[in-house]
Amino acid sequence: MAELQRTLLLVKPDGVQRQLVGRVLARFEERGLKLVGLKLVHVDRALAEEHYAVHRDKPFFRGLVDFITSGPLVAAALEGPNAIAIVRAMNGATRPHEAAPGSIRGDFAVETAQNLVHASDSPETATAELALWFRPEELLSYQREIDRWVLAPGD
Ligand code: FUP
Repeated sequence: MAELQRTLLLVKPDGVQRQLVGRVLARFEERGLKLVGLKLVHVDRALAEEHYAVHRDKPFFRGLVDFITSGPLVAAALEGPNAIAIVRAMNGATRPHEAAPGSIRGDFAVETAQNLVHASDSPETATAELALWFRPEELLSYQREIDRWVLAPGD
């Protein structure tokens, strides 16, 4: 029985503008991950700077915050066994020319600065990012009819 995890996925403003939200979310649904939170948000600089605080001293930080605040984005909370690693793998490498074909960045992106998606990279980051983007009551727990075909008994 694998560890059931929750993770944050963002379809960044380029994904919304390119009308890729449905296709991106469909990949995670098809994989078997469960949507437990979902919203369209136009974030302010304060939230963006907190989300990317780890990059505060990097030369690309200002451009990154400009980009992520440039238009609405979709924030999703995804749940499943090993969800953190699964979502990272499905997003693909940060630099799209290194992202494997079949990954979201490997199929839809060419620029690091416009690489469509973000996902939490560890259990600690997932907990912190989900708390940053969602209020507790916006994260739901529910059963799906398909769960017995997707999840191991007891998951
Ligand atoms: P990831 O976890 O794959 O989103 O990658 P990082 O946390 O390393 O980077 C976050 C974002 O910063 C990337 F999605 C794009 C931007 N970035 C740059 O613009 N240039 C860089 O050299 C590295 C990251």
